[in-house]
Amino acid sequence: MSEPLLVEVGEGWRKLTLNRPDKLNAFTVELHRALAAALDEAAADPSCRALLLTGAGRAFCAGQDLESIGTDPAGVRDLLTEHYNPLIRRIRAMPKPVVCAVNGVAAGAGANVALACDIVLAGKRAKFIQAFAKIALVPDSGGTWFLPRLVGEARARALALTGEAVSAEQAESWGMIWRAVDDAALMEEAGRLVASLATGPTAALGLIKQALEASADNTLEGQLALEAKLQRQASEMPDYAEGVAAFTQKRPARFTGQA
Ligand code: T3D
Repeated sequence: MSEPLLVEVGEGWRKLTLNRPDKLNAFTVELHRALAAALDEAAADPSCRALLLTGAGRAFCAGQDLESIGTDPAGVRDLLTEHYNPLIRRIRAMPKPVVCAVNGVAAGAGANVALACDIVLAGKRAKFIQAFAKIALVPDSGGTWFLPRLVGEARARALALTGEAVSAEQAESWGMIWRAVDDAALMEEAGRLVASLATGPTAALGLIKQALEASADNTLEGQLALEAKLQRQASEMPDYAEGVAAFTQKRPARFTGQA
C-alpha cells in the first residue's frame, strides 16, 4: 500500500503531499498520524524554513474519509479532539510559513485545513466546499472561525449553510485565498514562493505569524503592546542587522533565519 503522505525535502523547505488520490486525499487516521509527525519534524528542524502542503492527483482533499468511520457520535468527537483540532493548531503555531497549493477540490475539513495555512494558492479548477451541512454536520477544523474573518459574515453563513462550492477565482476575489493561478502553473508558482520564503528571516516570519494570530482576539492597545514586544525580539535577532546592512549596501540580504 502506498504511503498516505509524501514528504519531499528541498533546500530549506519541505513539501508535504496528501497521497490518497483514489479517495481525493480524504483523511484517515493513518494520514492524520503521518501529517502530524511530518509537521512536528518540520517545526523542530531549523534547516526547514518553509512548508508546502498539497494533494496528489486531481484533488487537494475531500475532508474526512467517510468510508473509514462509523456514525457513532463519540467517534466523530474523538476525530476532532484527537486529529483535526491538533492539526489546525500545528499549522497555526508552525514557527515558519506554511503555503498551501490547492490543486483541486478542497471539501469539508480539507477546505478548512487549506484556509488554516498562511498563504493559499489555488489552481483555477480548484473549488472550496463547506460540505458539512450536506451530511448534517457542522463545519469544523476552524471553518466557523476562519470563514467569517476571511469572507465576512454574510458569505460565511451562506457557504456553511448551503455547502455551495466556491471557485478558486471567486475565493481570490473574496479574499478567502491569496491567489488563483492557472492549473499548469500552480506547482511551479507555489514552489517558487516556498523557495523564496525559505531564504527569508525565518524567526522574524514566525514572530509575524504570532502577531497576526493574536490580533483576532486583541484590542488595539493589546496589539500595540504585543507588536512592541515582538519588534524588540526581532530587532535583537541577527537577521535584522543583516537586513539593514544589505539595504544600505544595496545588495540582497543573506538571512540565516535564526533567532
Ligand atoms: O466524523 C466526522 O465526519 C467528523 C469529521 C468531519 C470532517 C469532514 O471533513 S466532514 C466532510 C466530509 N467530506 C465530504 O462530505 C465530501 C465528500 N465528497 C464529495 O462531496 C465529493 O467527492 C467531492 C465534491 C469532494 C468531489 O466530487 P467528484 O464528483 O469530483 O468526485 P467523486 O466521484 O465524488 O469522488 C471520487 C472518489 O473519491 C469516489 O470514490 P470511488 O467511487 O471512485 O471509489 C468517492 O467515493 C471518493 N471520495 C470522495 N470524497 C470522499 C471519498 N471517499 C471517502 N471519503 C470522502 N470524503
